[in-house]
Amino acid sequence: MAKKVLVIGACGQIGTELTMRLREMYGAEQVIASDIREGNDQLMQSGPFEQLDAMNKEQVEDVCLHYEIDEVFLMAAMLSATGEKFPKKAWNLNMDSLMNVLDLGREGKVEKIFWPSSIAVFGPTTPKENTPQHTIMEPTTVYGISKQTGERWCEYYHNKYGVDVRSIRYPGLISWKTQPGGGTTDYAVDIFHQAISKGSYECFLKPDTALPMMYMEDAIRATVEIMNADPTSIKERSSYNLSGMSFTPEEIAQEIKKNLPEFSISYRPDFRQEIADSWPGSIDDQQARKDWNWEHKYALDSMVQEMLQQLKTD
Ligand code: AKB
Repeated sequence: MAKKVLVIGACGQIGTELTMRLREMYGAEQVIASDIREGNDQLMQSGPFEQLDAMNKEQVEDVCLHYEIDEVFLMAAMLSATGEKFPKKAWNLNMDSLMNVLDLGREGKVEKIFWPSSIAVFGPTTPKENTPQHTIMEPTTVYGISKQTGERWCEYYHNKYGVDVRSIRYPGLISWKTQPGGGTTDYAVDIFHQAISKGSYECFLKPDTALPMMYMEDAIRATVEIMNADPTSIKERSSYNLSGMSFTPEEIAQEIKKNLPEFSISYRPDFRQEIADSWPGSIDDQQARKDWNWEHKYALDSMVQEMLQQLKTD
């Protein structure tokens, strides 16, 4: 029998595309989208939707039991920039939602869990280039602290209770279909929309701020691949480093200019600069490549080409 999947936070940047991909793979009725708010028409009309608050264990449990859910993808979270404005809210949402789902795993009510971590688990004392899988982690944002704590809980629930939880440390994600919300890497999506609509962009990071990034297509494929990998191949039950590309605002602007010669960029760094400065510039993901055969497809040039093409015809 085909598996039943619940996506919590299905209306967000990753959740929307992940839900659509899972519906293509497993059948629309097998994939239950859920969120605290409604999503875009395509998501709402393509399969079942349940309104729920990820922080409410009873609601999450009811939906899991009602639909006989096998796998949960918990994508609800408050990201780095918004998290700095609402630290307690970010902590509560990011931690409570995870503990609710981990407990459902421990109680045997769901079989497998995906939970996203982030490059935000790293901090200013982490080696900046080719950041290893295991290294110093002293995050300075509340989002990073919640993701690092979450990683420890995932590993703990796996080791103590045998919960099959799998996780990836996502870099900044770039997509033409959905907009990010409240992150530090959001500029790398916004720049395309502004380049097309206005021909210029004012960036909230300095020109030479290198950050790890990934095209959404690669990120969704990684998420599906890690969830479908043999459990014995998943050696990291905290979270896996994952790398696609790494670039600065200046480099992506140059790449956009190759396609839109009139495009111009200016810089006005704000509070997000400090967050970006605390994160790595590039990530070593050898372990994911070795354990579950991860391979990225998109580099800066192919990603820029596709983003501009898709947004121009949209
Ligand atoms: C953010 O910028 O907060 C996120 C992330 C890197 O996890 N995109």
